[in-house]
Amino acid sequence: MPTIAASETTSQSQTETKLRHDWTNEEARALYDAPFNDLLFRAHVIHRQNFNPNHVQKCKLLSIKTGGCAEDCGYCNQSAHHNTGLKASKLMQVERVLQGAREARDAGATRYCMGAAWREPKERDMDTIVAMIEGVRALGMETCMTLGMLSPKDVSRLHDAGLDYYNHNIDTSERYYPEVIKTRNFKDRLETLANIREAGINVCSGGILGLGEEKQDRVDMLVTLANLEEHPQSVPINMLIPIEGTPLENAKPVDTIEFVRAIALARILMPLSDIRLSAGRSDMSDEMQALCFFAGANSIFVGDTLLTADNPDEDKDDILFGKLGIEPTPPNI
Ligand code: SAM
Ligand code: DTB
Ligand code: SF4
Repeated sequence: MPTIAASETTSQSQTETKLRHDWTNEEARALYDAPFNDLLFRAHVIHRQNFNPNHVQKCKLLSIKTGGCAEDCGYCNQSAHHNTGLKASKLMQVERVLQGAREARDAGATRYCMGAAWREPKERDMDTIVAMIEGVRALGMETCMTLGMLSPKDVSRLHDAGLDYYNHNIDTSERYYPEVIKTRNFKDRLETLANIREAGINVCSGGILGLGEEKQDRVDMLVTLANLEEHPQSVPINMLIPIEGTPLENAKPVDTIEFVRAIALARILMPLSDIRLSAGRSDMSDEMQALCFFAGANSIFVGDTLLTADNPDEDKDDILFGKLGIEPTPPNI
């Protein structure tokens, strides 16, 4: 096992964080494969240099348009290509979204993430989307949308509405992508990410572990994100929630230690980004989540539902925060 030199880990607390965009897949893999304690120590030092290690951001998700999606993502409950039994619904009304945002804010969430099961938004829906963004911002929350692919024109409307973040995951490595999704390709994803960045909207982009990928695919996915022109400001790392009726319903669960390694690598490669411990927390022990927070995760989704799938109850998370001495990150706007 390649070790990380002691001098490299101990000298970090004295050096300033340097942002790199030239990671090689080999050096990132060497970090991922390093002895666990070396990897975690290095990631934690970087985390402490840049964040309060006892703060974790609370984000709330809402599915504003559920199911019936034209894309065939092999993991997703909402694809029209799979028989998952999910009931599809139309785009929600603005007032219902704002009601949800108010409740989330009162329960301590600072970012409201609105997701739609679309390949891309339609022109006719844009006025409603803009009203949602303006309404949620007026409540004093950060706004995030995830609506599928965006043209430069869509992006500029979202920017003018004041959208803070756009979530668009690359999900896995370029090599493994066609094994999971056939209705679009990896380059489509990168193109939308470039459109978002060029418009000046903060990028939220990450992926999923447990799709049957190799270790190297996880590493390569993180290297792709770190080598973008700018690091995504938020990096959600999801653990697959296996959904009955999808091609990945029987995927082999990802090893816990491997998952923590990926979080640590994300923290090292993208020192200033929020690393979000995202889907799959209902199947994670307190100890696993604690290790993820130590390794550099500083954000979670709260509330008992993600978009369609289960998430731990707010009470359960509050108890975990209490045990670990973690406080919610204060609002940023
Ligand atoms: N339709 C939009 C898109 O795909 O960009 C936005 C919504 S989509 C549900 C957002 C992300 O949720 C996906 O990119 C994927 O990373 C994650 N996701 C979806 N289903 C999941 C599952 N069963 N387990 C874990 N993560 C999942
Ligand atoms: C992200 O990376 N994870 C969130 C958010 N971005 C949109 C979605 C998780 C979805 C989990 C499956 C579901 O709820 O259907
Ligand atoms: Fe559609 Fe997004 Fe689900 Fe893919 S992940 S099927 S694009 S909702």
